Amino acid sequence: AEHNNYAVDFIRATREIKRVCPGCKISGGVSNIAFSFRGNEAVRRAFHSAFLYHACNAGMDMGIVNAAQVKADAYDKVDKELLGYVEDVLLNRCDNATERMLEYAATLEPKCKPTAVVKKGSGVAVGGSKAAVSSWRDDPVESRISHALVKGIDEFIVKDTEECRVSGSFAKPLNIIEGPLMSGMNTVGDLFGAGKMFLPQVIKSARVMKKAVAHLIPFMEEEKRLAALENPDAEVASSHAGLMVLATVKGDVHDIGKNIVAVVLGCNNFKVIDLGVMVPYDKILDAAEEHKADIIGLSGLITPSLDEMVTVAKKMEERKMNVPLLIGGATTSKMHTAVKLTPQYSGPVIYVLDASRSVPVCQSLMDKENRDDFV
Ligand code: B12
Repeated sequence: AEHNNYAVDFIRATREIKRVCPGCKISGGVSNIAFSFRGNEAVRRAFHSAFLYHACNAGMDMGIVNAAQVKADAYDKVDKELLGYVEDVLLNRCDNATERMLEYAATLEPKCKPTAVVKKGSGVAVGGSKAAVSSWRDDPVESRISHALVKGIDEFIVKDTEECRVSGSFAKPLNIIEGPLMSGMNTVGDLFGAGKMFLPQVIKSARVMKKAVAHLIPFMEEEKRLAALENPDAEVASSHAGLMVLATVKGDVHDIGKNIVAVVLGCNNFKVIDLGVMVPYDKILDAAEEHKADIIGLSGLITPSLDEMVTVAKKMEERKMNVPLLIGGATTSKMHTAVKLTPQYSGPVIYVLDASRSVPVCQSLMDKENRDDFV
């Protein structure tokens, strides 16, 4: 939501700069504004056209543009219905502008022009028509979950997640997260990577995923409570198994996986200090020292995070730390951990594939007798 006013701010700032310093020349990036609609020509080009129109009227002198398109897509030639949706987003004219834009965008032929909009034959919008809803609702539950994640539909996700939970097919709630939910998110990632989904749609998918995970958390906590009742070991119950400082590294906003790790470890008696996302290395290491962390956990999902993790490992070495470093998140790997991280840090560095595996790994690291064998 903090991005919603960026274009308006740019236009206002341009007008103000021109008023105060009329001799100034102003340039702006144009295509960035529509980057998340790459692949949907009409929408993308209409954004460029509308932005240029408003920004040039405010005084913008130069933009990096496709000159042929500027001429062909002149503002007054752009389809009026499309322009309405685009300007609602661009000028931040209403709260649900993004959702409405996404629904409308999904009805357009991806290759059509903004001046000659062509609707898809079926015209099924994101979220689906009534007929489409009833047909996907008849699919097996795992396909329904994947469909809901891909289309960003949150209406049935709690119901479907609950159906999985009570079905008897999943031994634990975590298996639902690491099974159908993660598999659906991987499909989202593949479609996004292939340019077939746009960033605002992935944000909707992430919301659906978070809703499903939120539904399962109380059941995971209940599991912990029942386990404690079955094994009323006073020492275990009153103290924690170990303390982890956990963070998504600087530059990276992905937090769904990290949050799951925090819940799963929390349910297994670990104390987790979750520093959130985009966390610089000094904040992570200061927190680890302050709380006398037993383990540091780093999450990262984009390629730049791999380098940021190298920095964290280097800084741990500089501080002469010996705390085990756990590495996780979709783009991390055993190979990257072994080749890039291990040489930087003389303490243990361990790659962990998923949240469930983080539990035995952390338990082994806390087990004084077997820790050295494990490392
Ligand atoms: C949802 C999502 C988003 C959401 C994130 C919302 C949120 N609050 O997290 C939004 C839309 C914001 C987003 C943004 C971007 N994303 Co994104 N995103 C995804 C997507 C589809 C799913 C990620 C996810 O939540 N998976 C589900 C969770 C449960 O899985 P997980 O994180 O891997 O976690 C599990 C394990 O890895 C492990 N784990 C995770 N962390 C840790 C930590 C420790 C210590 C341990 C032990 C274990 C562990 O446990 C978890 C549970 O088992 C992925 C695709 C994918 N296949 O992962 C792309 C993906 C990661 N994104 C990608 C990209 C490119 C971006 C953007 C750069 C796009 C853009 N142009 O702006 C931005 C990045 C912004 C930034 N600076 O970070 C690329 C990364 C490619 C790359 N190699 O760099 C991916 C792979 C998609 C793709 N195929 O292109 N994204």
